[in-house]
Amino acid sequence: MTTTQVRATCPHDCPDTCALLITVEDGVATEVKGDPHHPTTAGVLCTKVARYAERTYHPERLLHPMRRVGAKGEGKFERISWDQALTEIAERLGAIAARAPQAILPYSYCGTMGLVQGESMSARFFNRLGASALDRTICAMAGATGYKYTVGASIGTDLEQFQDAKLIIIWGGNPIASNLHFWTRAQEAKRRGAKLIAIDPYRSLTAEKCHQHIALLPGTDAALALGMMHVLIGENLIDADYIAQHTLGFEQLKARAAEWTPERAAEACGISAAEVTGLAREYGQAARRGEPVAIRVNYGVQRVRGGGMSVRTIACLPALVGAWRHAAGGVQLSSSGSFPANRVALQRPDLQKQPVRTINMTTIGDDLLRAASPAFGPRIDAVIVYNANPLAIAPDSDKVMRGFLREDLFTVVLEHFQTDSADYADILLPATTQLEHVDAHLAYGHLYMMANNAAIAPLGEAKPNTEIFRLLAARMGFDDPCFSDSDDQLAAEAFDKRDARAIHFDWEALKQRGWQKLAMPAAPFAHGGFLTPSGKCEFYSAAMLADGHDPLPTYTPPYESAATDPELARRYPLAMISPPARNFLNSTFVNVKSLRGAEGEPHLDIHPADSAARGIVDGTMVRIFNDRGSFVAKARVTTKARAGLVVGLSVWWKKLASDGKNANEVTSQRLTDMGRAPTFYDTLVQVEQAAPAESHETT
Ligand SMILES: Nc1nc2c(c(=O)[nH]1)N[C@H]1C(S)=C(S)[C@@H](COP(=O)(O)OP(=O)(O)OC[C@H]3O[C@@H](n4cnc5c(=O)[nH]c(N)nc54)[C@H](O)[C@@H]3O)O[C@H]1N2
Ligand SMILES: Nc1nc2c(c(=O)[nH]1)N[C@H]1C(S)=C(S)[C@@H](COP(=O)(O)OP(=O)(O)OC[C@H]3O[C@@H](n4cnc5c(=O)[nH]c(N)nc54)[C@H](O)[C@@H]3O)O[C@H]1N2
Ligand SMILES: [Mo]
Repeated sequence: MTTTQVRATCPHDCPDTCALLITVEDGVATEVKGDPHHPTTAGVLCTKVARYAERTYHPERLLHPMRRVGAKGEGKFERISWDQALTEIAERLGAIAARAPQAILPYSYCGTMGLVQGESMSARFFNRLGASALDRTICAMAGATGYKYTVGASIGTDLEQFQDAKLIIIWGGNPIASNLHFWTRAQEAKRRGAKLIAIDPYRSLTAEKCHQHIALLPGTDAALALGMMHVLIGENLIDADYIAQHTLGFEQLKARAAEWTPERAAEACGISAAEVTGLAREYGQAARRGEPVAIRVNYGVQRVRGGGMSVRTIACLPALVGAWRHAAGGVQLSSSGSFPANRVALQRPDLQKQPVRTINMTTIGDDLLRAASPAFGPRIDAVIVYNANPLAIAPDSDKVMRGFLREDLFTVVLEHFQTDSADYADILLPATTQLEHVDAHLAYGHLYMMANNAAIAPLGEAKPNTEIFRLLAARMGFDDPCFSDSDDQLAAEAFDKRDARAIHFDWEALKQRGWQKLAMPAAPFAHGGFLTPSGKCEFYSAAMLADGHDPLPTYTPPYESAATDPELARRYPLAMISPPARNFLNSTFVNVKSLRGAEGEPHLDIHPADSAARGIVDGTMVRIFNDRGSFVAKARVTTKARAGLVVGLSVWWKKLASDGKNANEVTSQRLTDMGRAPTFYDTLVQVEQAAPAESHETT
C-alpha cells in the first residue's frame, strides 16, 4: 500500500480558509486533517470539513453528464456522454449568442472560494461570449461598500492579533458556527482577561458564551453605534490626537452624534439606555487605559436595508478611540482586500468586445421573469449555474422557482450533487471537488495565500469547472491561446507579485509549502494610511454624498418594521432572521446525512411570549408566512430568540424539508442601502400552527 499526504485548502465560503492535510492510500482519500503548523488552522477543523471525504465519496455524487427527461424541477435525468453534452450546450448557446449574447447569464458564487475554480476560465469564456455580467452581491457587498467608504478597503485587524485584545465586541457574527478559528483567538483573549460582548438579536452559540449579550432588534446596529458615539464624545472618551491626525470630518460627526442620545438609540434598538451607555463606556474607557479594543463585525448586521451604513458607522468607532494604534485593536470585517489577487490576468476582461449589462444575482427571481425591453435588454434565455444553488439560497424563492420553470429557458448546472437547482437543469454536468482539482486561494478572515493540490483522481467522469469551460470554449471556436492555459498556469497568476504584499508568492513553492503569509504590517492603520480618497478614516465621506448617501453615519430603519411600514407590521408582527446553521455551509453539506442528522429538521426558534399568544408549544409544527410565501418548521420555544423575533437556522435544501420549502420563501428581493445586496434579515412574518396535513409529513 502506498500512503501519501497531500497539502490542500478548504474551499468553502468561510473566513477561516483552513490548511488541510489529506491522507491518500492507494489513490483513495482516507483522512482530512487540519495542518497543525498553519498558524490559524492550528490542526483544528470544523465538523463539516472533517467530513469532506464523506462528502466527496458520497453515494449520490454526480459522476457523469446527464440530460433532463422529466419536467423541469422534477429531477429526472438520463446519462449522456461528455461529447453529447458539450455538443448540445454549444449548439444551444451558439444559437442564442448569434441573436443576443447577453441573453446568456452565468450564475455563480462561492461554492468554492478558489481563484482558479471560481472565476478564471469561466470568466474568460463568458467575457469572450459577450454574456451578461453577474453582479455577485448575495453575501458581502453592503458591508464591503460601507467599509470602503470609511476605511478604504477590506483590510483590518489581523486574526492572529485578537488574543491580545482586552475587549472584543462580536458584532453580528456567530463565530462558533461560522468563524471557528476566530473564536479560538477570542477564547484565548478571554483566558488572558479580555471581556467579550456579543451584539446579536439572537442568543447564538457564541452570544451564550460571551460575558455580555446585547439583544437588539435586527437592522438597528447603526443606531446603537451612533448612541455609543454620543457617549464617547460627550464623556471625552476619545483619542483627540488620532482624530486630528488620521480622520476626516470629526466636527460634523460630533454634531450628528449629539442627536443620538442613549435614550433615542435604545428606543430604536429595543434595548435599554443603560446598555448603550455601558457599552460605550466599556469600549472608551478600556481604550483610554491604553488597552487594545477590537471589534469583529460580521454579516449579521448587513442583511437589512441599512446594512451598508451600519457597517460604515461601526467602522468609525476604532478611529474615534484610537484603537488602531494597537495591532490587537481596530476592527475586522474581512481581510480580502489585503490580497493582491490578479483578477485581470485570471478573468481577462479584455476578451469582452463591447460593454455588457449586469444582472444582480440577488434579484434573479424577478430578472428571470422579465420580458425583453429597452431598459432591461434581451430576456434571459440561458443560465449556466456553477458554484451556487440559487433555488435554495436566493431570496423570494417562489419567483426564483417560477423563473427556472420557464420552458423556454435553457439551464446548465455544474454540480457535485443533484441540488434543488440541479433539478431544473436541462443539462447537468459533474464537477470535481477540492480533493480532485488544483486551486489557489486567498482568505477573508486571515492573511495567508493558500495552495490546493489535487489529492485524488476525479471520480467517475467529473471534471473541474476550468476544464468544462475550456472544452466549451473549444466547441464554440474560441481560439485565443488563453483558453488553453492549464490550472497550474492559472494558479501561477493568482497573485500579483509586483505588489509588495505578495512578494513571496511563487506557485511552485506555495504548492510545496501549502501556505504563505502576506507581507503586511501588524497594525495596518496605527499611523493612518487609510485607503480612502483623503488617506484618512472618513467620518465624513464626499464619495458617499456623490453616490447619493448621507455623507455622515446615520440610521435607516429596516424596510419591514413598524417604524417604516406600520400596516405591514400589523399583519406580520414578527421579525425573522435565517442565519447559518452550524452543521451546514449555506446549502452545502445539507445532503450529508451525519451533518443533517445533527441539525435534525428545519426549526423555528420563538420566544415564549410569542408562542403562547399563538397557542404554539415546543415541538408544534408551525407555518411561517407573509405575502411572498410560506414554509413549515418545528417550533422550538426558547428565550434565545428575543421577543418579537423568530429564527430559522438555514439554509436547508428545499427537497429535504417536509414541505419542499425553506426560509427563502418569505425573504424579499429588496436591496440594501449600498452594494445592491440582499436583505435576508429584513423580513416580517406571521407564525401559526401548521395545518395537520403540513405537520403530518414530518411526524
Ligand atoms: N457553519 C457555517 N459557517 C459559515 C457559513 C454557514 O452557512 N455555516 N456561512 C459562511 C458565509 S457565506 C458567511 S457570509 C459567513 C457569515 O458569518 P457570520 O456573519 O458570522 O454569520 P452568522 O453565523 O450568521 O452570524 C450572524 C449573526 O448575526 C445575527 N444577526 C442577524 N441579524 C442581525 C442584526 O441585524 N444585527 C446584529 N448585530 N446581528 C444580527 C444572527 O443572529 C447571527 O447570530 O459565515 C460563513 N461560515
Ligand atoms: N435565508 C438565507 N439565505 C441565504 C443566507 C442566509 O443567511 N439566509 N446566506 C447567504 C450567503 S451569505 C451566501 S454566501 C449565499 C451562498 O449561496 P451559494 O454560494 O449558492 O452557496 P451554497 O448554497 O453553499 O451552494 C454552493 C454550491 O456549489 C457547489 N460547488 C462547490 N464546489 C464546486 C465546484 O468546484 N464546482 C461546481 N460546479 N460546484 C461546486 C456545491 O456543491 C453547492 O451546491 O447564500 C445566501 N442565502
Ligand atoms: Mo456569505
